[in-house]
Amino acid sequence: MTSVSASGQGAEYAATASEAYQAALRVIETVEPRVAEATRKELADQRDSLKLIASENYASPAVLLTMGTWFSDKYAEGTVGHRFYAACQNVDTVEALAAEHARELFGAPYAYAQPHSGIDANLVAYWAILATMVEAPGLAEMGAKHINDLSEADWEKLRAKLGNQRLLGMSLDTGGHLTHGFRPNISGKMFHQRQYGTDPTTGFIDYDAVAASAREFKPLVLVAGYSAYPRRVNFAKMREIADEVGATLMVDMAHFAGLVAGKVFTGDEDPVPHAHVVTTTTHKSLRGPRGGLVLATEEFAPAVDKGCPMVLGGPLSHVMAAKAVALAEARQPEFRTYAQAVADNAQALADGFVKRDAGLVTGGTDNHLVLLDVTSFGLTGRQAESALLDSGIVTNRNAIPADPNGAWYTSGIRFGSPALTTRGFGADEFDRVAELVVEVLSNTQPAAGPNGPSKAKYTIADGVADRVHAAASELLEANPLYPGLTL
Ligand code: DSN
Repeated sequence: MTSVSASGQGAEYAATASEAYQAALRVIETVEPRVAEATRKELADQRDSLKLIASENYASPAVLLTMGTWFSDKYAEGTVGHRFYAACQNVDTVEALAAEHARELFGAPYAYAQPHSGIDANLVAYWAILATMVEAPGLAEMGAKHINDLSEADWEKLRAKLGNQRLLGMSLDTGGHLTHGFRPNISGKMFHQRQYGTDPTTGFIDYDAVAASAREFKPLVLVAGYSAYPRRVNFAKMREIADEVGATLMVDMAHFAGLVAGKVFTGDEDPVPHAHVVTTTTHKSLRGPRGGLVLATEEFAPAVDKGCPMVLGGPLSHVMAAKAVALAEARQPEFRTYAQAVADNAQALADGFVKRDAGLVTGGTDNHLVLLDVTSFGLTGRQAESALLDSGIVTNRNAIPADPNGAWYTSGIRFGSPALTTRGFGADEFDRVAELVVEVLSNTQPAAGPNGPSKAKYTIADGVADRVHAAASELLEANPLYPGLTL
């Protein structure tokens, strides 16, 4: 297929980026050569492995270079035009640009570019929902205009109200995220939580079951979104459920933001028109710098805008600048081609597994990720992940619904198509990837540890890891990472 790589922008772009990186590494070498060496090695390692981690990607040189500037040195707590520090005029420019690109790209009334990560974005969103939905009557009762006007005694009363709120989110083992109310996470501690799962037979979300749980539990927040659910979500239905019980719908689209941006998910599958608040990271399928973003309706915007200082410290201005660059890239028509290829390639990978009789959670995919049940190979996720890594295939182990091996050893391997699609892989290459994965796993056996059966130890039949690594290298050389970038 035609390369849709972020780095496939022509020879001049690549030559200029090469000069920039070579010069930067020479500068770093003068101070700590081991860091320069590790940086070169990281590129070499990424170039020579099949990166299938569903939450990773390769940002463009323009995005990466934007992060290495003096914006890193600037404090800018506050919001655009309203900072607690002087001389923030240039930070204002880049933050406003990032927010403008995000609003235009996603069709959102309001965007907040400051969160440093997805967890930060979710905490900002939770705070904004609590402050908007609980603060108003609380403040009126207390005779205050703004949350900052509250006395310590009033805070005590408000804490009692805030601390008695309910959140309904997707469980970790069925594909939700830690921050969606998982009990050991702060979201499961600050809220009374209940989790919804998937249908045990199909693996799909059962909207009637979510609605029944919401009617009984009456949450303040209904969280939709996932990090390991290989299917699309009907956000219109989720909003109906939220409306019926008076809940706020928050969607965490960190994993699939690129598919929303690239208009693969539209209508009921686009969370932005349906949710009150949408959070995301910017570095996964969206292919930007490592960071977070919050989109909101006008109603929630004022509270989200107080993310710093209520929840966040000083914004990472260099990363906000890079978000602006990445979001500008995502507004180009080529990004839609990329996003469609991400979905098509995940489909090809899933088909490649199914035709080789490997068990998939839900039997397939219609987004960017595939969840392989490795119990069909007699392995734990930990054993499978390690054997694949030995063979040049980088994945991550992941729990499957009702996982008998728990969240550490797991019984699944999660695969994602965003990174290799950026390198230019198409359906044929993803089918070959499925073949290589199956070759490794069907030649891997669990091994005993010193005290009996082990969930971590394994052996691979002689020669398989080297043979697969060589085959992977062939695919990688045909689809180079950052073509033309000489380092
Ligand atoms: N670490 C991210 C992922 O891999 O999905 C979620 O936090």
